Amino acid sequence: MAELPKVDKIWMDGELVDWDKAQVHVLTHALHYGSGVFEGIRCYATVDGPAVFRLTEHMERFERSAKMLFMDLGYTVEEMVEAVKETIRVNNLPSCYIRPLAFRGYGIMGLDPIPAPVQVIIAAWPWETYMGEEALREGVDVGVSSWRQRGINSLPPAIKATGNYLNSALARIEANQHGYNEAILLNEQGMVTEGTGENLFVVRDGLISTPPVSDGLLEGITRDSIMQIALNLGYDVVEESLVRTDLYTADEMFMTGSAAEVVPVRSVDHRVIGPAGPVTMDLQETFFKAVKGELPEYAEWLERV
Ligand code: PPE
Repeated sequence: MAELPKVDKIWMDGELVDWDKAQVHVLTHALHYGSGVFEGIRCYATVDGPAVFRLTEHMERFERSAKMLFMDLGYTVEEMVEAVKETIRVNNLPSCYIRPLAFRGYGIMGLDPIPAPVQVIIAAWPWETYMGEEALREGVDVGVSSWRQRGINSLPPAIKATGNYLNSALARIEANQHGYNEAILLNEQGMVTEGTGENLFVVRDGLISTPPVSDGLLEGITRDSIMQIALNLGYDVVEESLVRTDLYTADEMFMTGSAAEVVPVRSVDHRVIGPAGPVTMDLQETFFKAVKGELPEYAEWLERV
């Protein structure tokens, strides 16, 4: 993964502070207990200047994640939308990845986080592709993890919480050590859920399927965008539970996420699926045109900076 590119300012608790000064105390609650929620958003260069993809929906999900953990963000969705735009403008970024984070700050220790203050930051930096240009064309090799997805009643996958990503990290480390680009997590019942930072789709006999949120996964905004694009292109799309062998027998498979975008899967556990199939490429091409403002029917997804 590429090194973090540094820009000028980070929005921190309502102020634009220098990148190097956006710091916290070592006794910050979230460092000890994973008590944070975050978002990952992309801003694309369009003919009308930078535009953030489905920004309001991302900030609404941010607010929902916070609510589930009793975190009062202290800013409305509208205020945070404006703060994201301000952060992009002040750093002069034509396109970027945006990382809003809310976390329990310094002041108390112990497992009840409620008395700890909540801090909110918004950072943005240039992040071209997550898995590389080649991955977008040729696809990635993935493996089903020996680690399981967290249950919906333990660390709910529907909450985009920082602590949840320890599970993703275990799976990603294992996948990389096994020579895969990404892991697929099954839940404790054996149903397919998602990747460590992406949702997942399979295509078989022309039908596009993706697991339902109730199987334990993040309700991805890219996932939703792809489902809408697929329907508009005339494909049949269903949310249905998938098992491991559904991956092996797929005609096509791809993963979606704000960072990853739309990435074809070339193989699963060494069973070859790819090269990227026609449905995947059709969806990917339409997605990239939509985010760059080339398709008027998706203009409402773009929020100008
Ligand atoms: N599942 C998980 C577990 C997940 O982290 C993401 C986003 C998704 C699905 C897709 O959601 P959406 O971005 O709304 O389509 N992962 C974020 C963080 C990735 C990272 O490596 O960091 C992201 O894509 O920004």
